[in-house]
Amino acid sequence: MAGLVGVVAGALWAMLPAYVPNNAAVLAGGGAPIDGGRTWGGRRVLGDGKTWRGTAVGTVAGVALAFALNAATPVVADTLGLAAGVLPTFPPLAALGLALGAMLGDIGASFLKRRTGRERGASFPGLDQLDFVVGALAVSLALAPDWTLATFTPERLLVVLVATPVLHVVTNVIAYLIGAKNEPW
Ligand code: CTP
Ligand code: K
Ligand code: MG
Repeated sequence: MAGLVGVVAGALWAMLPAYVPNNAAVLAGGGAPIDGGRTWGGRRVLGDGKTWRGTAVGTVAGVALAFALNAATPVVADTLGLAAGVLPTFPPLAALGLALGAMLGDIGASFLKRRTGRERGASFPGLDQLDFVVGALAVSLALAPDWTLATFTPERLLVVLVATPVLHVVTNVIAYLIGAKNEPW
């Protein structure tokens, strides 16, 4: 089972640039909504919860984190006693794909929420916890296909799909408790 720690560490490390954008957007949110207030079928296309500023700040935060992780990799791997290569490094296009993709996945989820009659802030269990994972992996695959396929091995993918919903719930409950978020999801 010695490899398990490495698989989990590598999987979570690889997803960190996709985990941070949505939280950064919560802190940076406000300003003009992406849909410009437009409606479709009597409901907002996306709603006031998806703004240009939140999306831009979230994306930049995710990319910046990826570059910071690249710089920190040797020290962290050494400290945790992990072999070289256990923690992936992020080429620029992979960093952009994960960060922007996470934001786009979340935006896509809001689009689906509005189409299914859910108001801003309503929960959509399942979608809420995995929208940004699907978005991040899809855009990363589009922008950096070789890196994405080599990095997200079946083992790491399994860890991501199991651990992400748990991390997402914990993070959002904390954000709610400290008053950064209006709802605990
Ligand atoms: N946010 C933003 N831009 C984004 C994503 C989030 O500005 N692209 C900010 C908004 O202030 C938003 C907050 O982060 O209200 C919380 O994000 P989220 O829970 O995704 O949005 P909701 O307001 O719940 O709206 P929705 O129902 O559309 O998810
Ligand atoms: K959301
Ligand atoms: Mg919400």
